[in-house]
Amino acid sequence: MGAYARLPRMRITALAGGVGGARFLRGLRDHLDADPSLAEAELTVIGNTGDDINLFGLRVCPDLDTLLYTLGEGVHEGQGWGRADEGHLVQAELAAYGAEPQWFALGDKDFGTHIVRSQWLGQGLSLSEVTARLAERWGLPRQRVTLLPMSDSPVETHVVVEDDEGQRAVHFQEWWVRMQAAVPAQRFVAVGMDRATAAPGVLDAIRRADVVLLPPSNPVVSIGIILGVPGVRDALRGSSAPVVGVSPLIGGMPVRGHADACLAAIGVESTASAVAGLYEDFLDGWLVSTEDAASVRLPRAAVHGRPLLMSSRAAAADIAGAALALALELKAA
Ligand code: FO1
Repeated sequence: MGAYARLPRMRITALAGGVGGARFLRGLRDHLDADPSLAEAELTVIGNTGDDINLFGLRVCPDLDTLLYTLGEGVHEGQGWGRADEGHLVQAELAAYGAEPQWFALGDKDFGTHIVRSQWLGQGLSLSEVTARLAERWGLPRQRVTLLPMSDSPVETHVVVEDDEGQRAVHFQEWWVRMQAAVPAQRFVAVGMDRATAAPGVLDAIRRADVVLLPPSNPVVSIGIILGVPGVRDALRGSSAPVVGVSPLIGGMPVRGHADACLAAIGVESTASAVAGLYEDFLDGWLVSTEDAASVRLPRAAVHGRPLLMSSRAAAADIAGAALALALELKAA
């Protein structure tokens, strides 16, 4: 064991988006559980809320829900989002009434989350307080995992597109799900970010961390949005903890989702080096896929190549373990 074996209650903080981030963090949890010297570690996850959307009078928080369901062992494994063993009776009734939109699949059990979140928000609870209650049901405190929304004030990523309907902004989810990112995004606008502040505990979680990890989440619309919350980037820059990220690209391509379309929209090439460039003012370590390692040279951050496909839960644990090991190696250096 390295020098860190005596870090009794190591504090790990991670910024995360949806499916890739959630799978990585479940892998991290599995890795910590498997190593007695790390079992006391505490994990704080700062979740992206830019994907949030109002549907049928309900507040839907896709990335927070994906993190809750995945860490809580209730996620639809094949999709990576939504609940396992789902029904769609409610959605069929909504369709029968001609309620819009029908392009965003909401399952019956998933509706339970949106209804109770909307009820609590309507009673005046903050998104942080609501998320803590939801996390309680999913057993996150028992795993020593704390899930914080990046902000308690609403931030929504909208996408400026131009097609036969002319130039307009659509909600991120419409671009991501209905359009499948097939219409080029001219730019992303984080609506509400100008009035947003970091949620309680978010900046502290970065400042007090022994290690900060960036899972292979979308660098533009997940990690990038969290970095836009006032104070977050400065806290990362000022952090004495090593910040280690995991490339979301393998051979220049995203494993799933549309990270390449997002990068193109901001004029960044789809390479592990270019993505690291988005984090270069605070990144200390960068885990890249074996095939990309030879072509990645970073001015400051240490680069480590290994297989990065989270093809199984065990593979995700190995990758998370490698990211943590790189961070602890940098910490000991
Ligand atoms: N993704 C899809 O591709 N199609 C869907 O119909 C869909 C529904 C959905 C419902 C709840 C939820 O929490 C996530 C959902 N997602 C769906 C995934 C979601 O669009 C993405 O996971 C994130 O917002 C992007 O990271």
